[in-house]
Amino acid sequence: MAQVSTRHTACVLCEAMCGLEVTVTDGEISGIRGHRGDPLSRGHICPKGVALQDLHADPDRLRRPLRRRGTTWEEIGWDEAIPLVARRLAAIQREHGRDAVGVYLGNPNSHSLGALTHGIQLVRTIRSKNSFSATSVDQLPHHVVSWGLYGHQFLLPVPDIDRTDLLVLIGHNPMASNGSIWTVPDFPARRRALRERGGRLVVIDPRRTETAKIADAHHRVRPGTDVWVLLAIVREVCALGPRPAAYVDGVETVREAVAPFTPEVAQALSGMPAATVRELAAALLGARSAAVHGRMGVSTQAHGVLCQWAIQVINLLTGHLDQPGGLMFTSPAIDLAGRGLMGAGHYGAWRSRVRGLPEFGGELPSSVLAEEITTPGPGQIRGLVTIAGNPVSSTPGGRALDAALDSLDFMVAIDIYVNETTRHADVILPPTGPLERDHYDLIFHTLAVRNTARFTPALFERPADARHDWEIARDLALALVRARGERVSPVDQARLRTSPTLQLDALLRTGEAALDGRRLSVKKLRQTPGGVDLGPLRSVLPGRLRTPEHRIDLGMPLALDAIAALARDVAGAVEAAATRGAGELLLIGRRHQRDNNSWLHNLPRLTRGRPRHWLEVHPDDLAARGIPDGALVRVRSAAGAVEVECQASDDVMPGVVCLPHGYGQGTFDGVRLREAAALPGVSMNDLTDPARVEAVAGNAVVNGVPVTIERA
Ligand SMILES: Nc1nc2c(c(=O)[nH]1)N[C@H]1C(S)=C(S)[C@@H](COP(=O)(O)OP(=O)(O)OC[C@H]3O[C@@H](n4cnc5c(=O)[nH]c(N)nc54)[C@H](O)[C@@H]3O)O[C@H]1N2
Ligand SMILES: Nc1nc2c(c(=O)[nH]1)N[C@H]1C(S)=C(S)[C@@H](COP(=O)(O)OP(=O)(O)OC[C@H]3O[C@@H](n4cnc5c(=O)[nH]c(N)nc54)[C@H](O)[C@@H]3O)O[C@H]1N2
Ligand code: SF4
Ligand SMILES: [Mo]
Repeated sequence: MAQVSTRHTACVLCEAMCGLEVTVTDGEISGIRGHRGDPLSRGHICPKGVALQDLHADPDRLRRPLRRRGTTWEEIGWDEAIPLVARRLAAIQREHGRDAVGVYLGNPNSHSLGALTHGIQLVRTIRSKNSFSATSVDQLPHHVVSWGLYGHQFLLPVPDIDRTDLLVLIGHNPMASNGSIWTVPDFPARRRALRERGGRLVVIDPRRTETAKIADAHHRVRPGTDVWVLLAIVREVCALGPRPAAYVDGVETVREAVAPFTPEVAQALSGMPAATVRELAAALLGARSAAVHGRMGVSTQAHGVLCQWAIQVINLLTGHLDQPGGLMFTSPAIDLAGRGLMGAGHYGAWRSRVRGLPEFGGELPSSVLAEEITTPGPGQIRGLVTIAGNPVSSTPGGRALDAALDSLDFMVAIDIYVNETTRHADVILPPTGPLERDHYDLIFHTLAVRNTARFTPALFERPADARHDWEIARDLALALVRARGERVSPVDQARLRTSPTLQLDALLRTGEAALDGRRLSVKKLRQTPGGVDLGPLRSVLPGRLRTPEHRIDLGMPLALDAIAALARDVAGAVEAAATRGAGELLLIGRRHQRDNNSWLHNLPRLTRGRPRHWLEVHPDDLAARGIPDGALVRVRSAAGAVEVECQASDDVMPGVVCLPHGYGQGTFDGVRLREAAALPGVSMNDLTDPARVEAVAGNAVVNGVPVTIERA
């Protein structure tokens, strides 16, 4: 008789954090489906959740430490690996200073409890000003604006989709991405419910995305020009009669600052009709409830911070922020901002050595990583620690970084795969996989459309010689301090030696959330595998603000300076737009439901079916160049060139071409990285340019990259 059991876990592959129901037959996964009893995800699952089965069994997933020998690897024991890494890092720091060891944190850190409780502690122990993460290729502008307006970088309001009447999504494609800086599992069903109650969805995007296709209205803008549209909406709202809450200051300052940004200017720069800009402003003011949200498309472009600032200001001035159906803050069981578990943020406390770009919240923009490795002088990065990241594939100018990594004295990667980046490591330390560890989502519960709390214990016992990420971080941090000849403080000792689950329990027991009149605990959450429902989002302002007087000042200096810089030459910008060459092409990115940044492209369940790596080009742009549909084209930018098949599509607006990022794996420079076959394609970040960064915070510009194409 086969032993069959049903167990519950959570998917950690994207921000939707779906609850899963896993059938295990004789110790092996025999089925994965969405967990209907999960009060947040309500049974939703996507193909990636199902493919966790492949990830769990993937023979390419690393399970023991590796040491590199030329282009091959040998397995070594943990007791050899950890002291070796600590010794090498300590030697570099002793000889060249703390900052000579750089750190890069990748996206999956935000999806692991242990990475947050212990990985961050390891980074603090390394104590280098050369800290980088995927944040600066992603949501950095959101943090800068939340810090500037609300006093904390993690006070990030999300659309209350379940109650709104009007939802405006800008540069955001949740039908493919399942939502971002907005945990909204089962977006399709929530969108249907919105329609059924008579609400509207409006999308602003240069591409007719999967989300635009199901919207009530889709407005196209030229990539990188949203700022003109958004400032014009702010201007119109100011003219029509803003309705800010009593705790909002600086309305007059904003009104004056945005005066030059008329809807006509917006039309000239973006292509979005002036009448549409006016209608949208009026609709937002007139709606009973409305939420405006912008994501990758408006964050990773030339004016990311200003775009995100304008989006918050629109929500504030139309009176919808913190109101049911508007843009709302969550009341999570563990309040990262309120309890000081994450820093509030700081800007420009130091600058990058070579280019002088500002740090934010302790991190420098990833676009400077390669130059900080290759430029000689005091403070040059000579050793690197990467944790769950693949910056060669994921950050601008990947090829240059790839070459730079070769010149390091020492590199260690905490990662579960040999990838384009970790292949340069001297040592790779692989933690357990997502189904082998306890989990509670510290980050994404704070961004979810409903307040819930869910703890999922490890689904499988880990193999005897496997280590959790937190154990690797603990051991490495302790060994590093010792190798530097220092002593570990009692507080750090205690923190490092307490497991994530115990730390979680303490946080829940001292938190504000309660069930049946009693505080939450891990024990209590264990009894409810889908998680406990703490109800719909609640109005929390001004109490939750972390600003000095619990007030919001719209006139955030960084934003006002950036507006003033734009305002200086509005006429010049309009003229440049009118005279721009007809042949100019701007490259943007796209996500596919079955992709996950640069990894999982070797899993059988995600690689079946038609390829999806091509360059999307408008038929008129192909015809103008005499390029047939499907031909191999050479795409060139200031940073590099790739050759990839094109596909004619009028989903992209004329003048815009579109590539997915995170492709080009499998074989890299003739070296086969993984046993399993990977999807074809090229890396979009061979084209993006580390020299072009966002104006205020140095965020990467991966959308709106000027390119040319020709037949290869
Ligand atoms: N052109 C372009 N570039 C982009 C984007 C874009 O839209 N366009 N998007 C950007 C965005 S939003 C992001 S978040 C970044 C992502 O950038 P990165 O985080 O640098 O890259 P990922 O592809 O997410 O790689 C994650 C790595 O973590 C490893 N990993 C997975 N799970 C674990 C784990 O539990 N523990 C450990 N230690 N390792 C693990 C995987 O093997 C993988 O190698 O890419 C950015 N780059
Ligand atoms: N299937 C899948 N899901 C994922 C991921 C994945 O790789 N695959 N990655 C996860 C991660 S780490 C993140 S951060 C999220 C990201 O989630 P999203 O932000 O939804 O991701 P994108 O698909 O990059 O959406 C960006 C949109 O901006 C548009 N755009 C590009 N340039 C501009 C512009 O100048 N203006 C405007 N208005 N729009 C523009 C693009 O056409 C695209 O539709 O997705 C997460 N979920
Ligand atoms: S949408 Fe898919 S990848 Fe994202 S959490 Fe849910 S199942 Fe996982
Ligand atoms: Mo991301």
